[in-house]
Amino acid sequence: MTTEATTSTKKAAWTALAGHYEALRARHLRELFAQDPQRAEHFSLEAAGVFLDYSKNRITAETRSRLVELARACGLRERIDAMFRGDKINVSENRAVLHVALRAPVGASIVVDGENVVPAVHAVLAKMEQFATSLRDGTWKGYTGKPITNIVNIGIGGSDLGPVMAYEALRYYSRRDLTFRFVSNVDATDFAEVVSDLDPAQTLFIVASKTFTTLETMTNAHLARAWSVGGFGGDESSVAKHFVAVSTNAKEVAKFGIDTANMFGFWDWVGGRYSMDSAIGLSTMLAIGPEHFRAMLAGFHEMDEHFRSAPFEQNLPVLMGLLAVWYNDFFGAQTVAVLPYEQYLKRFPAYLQQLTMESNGKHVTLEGGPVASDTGPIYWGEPGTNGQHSFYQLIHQGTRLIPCDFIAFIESLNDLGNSHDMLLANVFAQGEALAFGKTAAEVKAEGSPDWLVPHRVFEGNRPSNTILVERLTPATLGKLVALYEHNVFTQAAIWDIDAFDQWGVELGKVLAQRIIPELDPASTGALTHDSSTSSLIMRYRTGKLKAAAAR
Ligand code: G6Q
Repeated sequence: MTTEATTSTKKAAWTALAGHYEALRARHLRELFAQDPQRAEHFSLEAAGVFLDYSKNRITAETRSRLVELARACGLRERIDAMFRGDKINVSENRAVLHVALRAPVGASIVVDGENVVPAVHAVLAKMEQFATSLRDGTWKGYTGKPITNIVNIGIGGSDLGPVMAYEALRYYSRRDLTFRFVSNVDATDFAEVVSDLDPAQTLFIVASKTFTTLETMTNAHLARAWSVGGFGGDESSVAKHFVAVSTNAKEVAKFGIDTANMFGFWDWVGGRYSMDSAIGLSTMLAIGPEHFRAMLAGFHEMDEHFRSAPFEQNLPVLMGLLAVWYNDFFGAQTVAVLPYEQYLKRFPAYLQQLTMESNGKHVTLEGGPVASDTGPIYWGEPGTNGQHSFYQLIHQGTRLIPCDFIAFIESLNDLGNSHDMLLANVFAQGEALAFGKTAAEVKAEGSPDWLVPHRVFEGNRPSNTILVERLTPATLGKLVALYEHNVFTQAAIWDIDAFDQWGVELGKVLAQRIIPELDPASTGALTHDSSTSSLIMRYRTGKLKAAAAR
């Protein structure tokens, strides 16, 4: 509950930061580095094996203290404790938020509605491990007795992005004789292309859906069942060997025809976008094996413990969250670019888009009032160095301020030639160029004609974080994901918003359901939409008739 006292402390901390921003905004990183030869040391931190250099941010020690002061005034400490305690901090859905319980060690106790949930988490993990082992060693066979070699995960949003990202990120550790594919879009092309070269006798579908009612997933699951059963001459009893489910909804799973013995459960206190380490990660476990999956969970847990216990000034997710607020609300930056210099993390920015924007794209506070400042920045990105040859131009010389998170690893998993040195040279060079730029005098000294000088000037003073980790492992991935989860949590605490609901995706879903029957050319009911929507529907109906007549 926000009391009058906390409101005024918050206001005071915010006002102090606004004043501090005015004093600091014109200062250049060149100057800040020149003033403090130990700046890199003073603004970097290592925890849980993750090193963060945040010295190339437009901050001073005073900024850091004032931001931490804001975090305190916003009750971040109490909010962290409430999450880890299992309080129902997802207020608009009246739910606890306990992805941290998914990676809690066996002996831990986290109580929701009077029940310690940790044993149930480990029971599901054990069931997943048993299944993963039997599939990986060939004991689990398809309906005709052949081993399963293809695994297709059907899910969308939180039931897709985590599994896809984790599979790509940990491909190095995956079984190369197994094929993993992912279907998410309700566009049938997605399904058709994924199964086009697969043999039903060797293909297992994981239907991953928390609710087991999601339009896209259920549509694709039905396509998959028809395709699979079709491969066995229509024999429905094949479903038991070729379909498993990950869900909280046993009733719907059974209705679909999947034996609930082959269902892996989770709970309403796991949000979709926070679920890659729950049973939603079954495809990940099948790919990398139970041991690596456990290592990933341990990595998550290490970062959880750091977030829960480290003082804010030395807390990686807290500092990153506060920096995001600093740029979003004081500098007016609208986006954050996440730029992994690691090919295996190619889907990491896409994964983060859901985590960050579905969580913090909110316009009302926990109590339902309008927010006092801008919330959720737009997260985006692509792996380096590819991005350097495309959109980095705008980051370097455009008119917008785009804080960047660079992510790199000291060791390459594919150490060929001197590629890794070149990769790392580029990530270091980008941070340097963004921060320090190139002055007109420097450009001139290089012999540029006067007319060309302005084009070649880099003003610099463009902020970045550099995250440097030893090696991409399952544990590292867990740490990185947890780092961003808690970074998002920190931002939400400052803005006093519910980072765990997603009402914003509802309206479109409801309207689509209403439109589906209206697309039938034979439908006769009057269209009562706005003129634009109605005429688009009419045009589609007519087009469909024409296309059918031409066939
Ligand atoms: C995530 C969201 C959303 C959800 C999908 C899939 O936090 O809730 O992306 O994961 O809509 O939902 P189901 O798992 O219920 O199919």
